Amino acid sequence: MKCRVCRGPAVIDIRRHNANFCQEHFLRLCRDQVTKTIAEFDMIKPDDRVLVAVSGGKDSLAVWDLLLDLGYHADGLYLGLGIGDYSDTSGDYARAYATDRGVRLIEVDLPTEHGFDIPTGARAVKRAPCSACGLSKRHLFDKAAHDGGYDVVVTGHNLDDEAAVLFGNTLRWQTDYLGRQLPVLPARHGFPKKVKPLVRLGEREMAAYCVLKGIDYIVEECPMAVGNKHIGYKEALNALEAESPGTKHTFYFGFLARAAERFHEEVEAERDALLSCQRCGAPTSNEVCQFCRLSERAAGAQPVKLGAKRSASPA
Ligand code: Q46
Ligand code: ZN
Ligand code: ZN
Repeated sequence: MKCRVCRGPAVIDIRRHNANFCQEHFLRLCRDQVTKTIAEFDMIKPDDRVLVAVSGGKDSLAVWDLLLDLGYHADGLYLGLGIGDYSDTSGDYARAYATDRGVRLIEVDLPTEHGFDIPTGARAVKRAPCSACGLSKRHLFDKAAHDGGYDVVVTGHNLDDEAAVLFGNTLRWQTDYLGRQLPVLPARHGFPKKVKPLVRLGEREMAAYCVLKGIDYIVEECPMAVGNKHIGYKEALNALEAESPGTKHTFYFGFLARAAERFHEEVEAERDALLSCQRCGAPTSNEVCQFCRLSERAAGAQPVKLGAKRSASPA
């Protein structure tokens, strides 16, 4: 196996590019793909203050590392979600990376600062854990970006993630979600700009990137993800990709080029109807935002022990 660029010994093959790369040229490929994505979708300006949502997993640590290497002013944001040992360990990886590189990591702890954890909150509102978690993360990212005066929030969603979410939204024709499934969401109505610079890179490449750069990350999946439909969509797409390399890329980038715009109107109408939450001031379509309703319902609820049977069905 030889590197496509220098013909030296390769460390990774990327079937959708029909090519192999040595360490140096693979790392360069990752940087080039991120640079291209940032330019193509006008994601980040050179002087922007960037806040990277860091979970301690490979994707978020890799995107933070790539942005720092590319010279961006990027701080990290770690949210403690109170998901047992998983949260403790993932926080340790995020902190270790920040200390190692000498960069700033902002931490927000949901149980300490808002009085509930994800398993308890999800049960209190009878939602699937990932649904309660997703809305909490969005709320806390937005708030941290607003409070810290950041220009843009970065997440580590990669091509596998985006293709799987698109697959799920298409199977159910969730047109409102399809209208929002873009690599860039502009700032407006009190929401910060949000971008996904890893959409040209796959999960396997991000794991290889971390290994080759010596970045330690949490390998275990979140325990609440068990039975999650998202995992099933990823497996289905992996089977298609194995038969026809490039399928995920064509599916996702074909959607962006030829279909995404058709769903914009619905999202615009929804955004124009936004109010300010009466409790916290966040933009919301109801008088009280979903996060404040979740906090209120979770307050005083019996804490859920992980491993015990949950009443809400998985997402
Ligand atoms: S952290 Fe939260 Fe994920 Fe865990 S509860 Fe679901 S959404 S799986 S990325
Ligand atoms: Zn090479
Ligand atoms: Zn609120």
